Amino acid sequence: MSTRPPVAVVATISSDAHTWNLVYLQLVLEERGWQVINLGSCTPVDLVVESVVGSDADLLVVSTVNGHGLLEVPALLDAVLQVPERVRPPVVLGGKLNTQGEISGGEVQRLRDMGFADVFVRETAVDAFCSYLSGFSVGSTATAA
Ligand code: B12
Repeated sequence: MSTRPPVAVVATISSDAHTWNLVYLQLVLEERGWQVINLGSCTPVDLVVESVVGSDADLLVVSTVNGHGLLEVPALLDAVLQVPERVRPPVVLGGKLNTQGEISGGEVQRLRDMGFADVFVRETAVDAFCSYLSGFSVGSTATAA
């Protein structure tokens, strides 16, 4: 029986031209044994949905740093939530989500309530994401603790 490594799709919102955040996350995931499909900057929503379904992804990682995240991630999440649950991976979000760079705890909770499995912000984001990956089991819906 062959087993494949877990697959993550790394994407951003369609307005976001920053790339090194995506490369950084790709390396974090690959170091932990994940296979990564990095969709690059200014990711169209349709491409995110197609990639998630077409790759049978285990996790969708959304990163955005240009300050438009809070405005644009709801539409991206809505599109992903149209994917049938049995083939839909958990979606996590992180980065600099508004123009101030930091969002409040209340806004983080609102994003979780919207359907993000977890939201990683501020200077602890990468450590918290690594802990999330350590606790991740493929096929689970891995929601926030
Ligand atoms: C390089 C850069 C650019 C380049 C990008 C080139 C490229 N190919 O990537 C260019 C010149 C194109 C650019 C443009 C703009 N930029 Co710019 N850019 C930067 C800069 C200087 C560095 C970004 C970078 O590469 N960092 C390295 C990566 C590895 O770090 P990172 O992106 O911060 O990601 C880290 C964390 O945020 C976190 N993280 C990010 N996402 C996620 C997701 C998850 C799940 C997790 C766990 C963690 C995580 O992990 C990473 C490692 O620690 C930053 C300022 C800075 N010093 O950070 C501004 C910055 C991101 N830019 C900014 C802005 C405003 C813009 C513009 C709107 C400017 C303008 N008026 O035109 C445009 C937007 C263009 C667009 N359409 O998106 C702001 C964003 C404001 C905010 N959100 O607080 C910043 C913060 C500058 C500032 N202080 O104002 N930019």
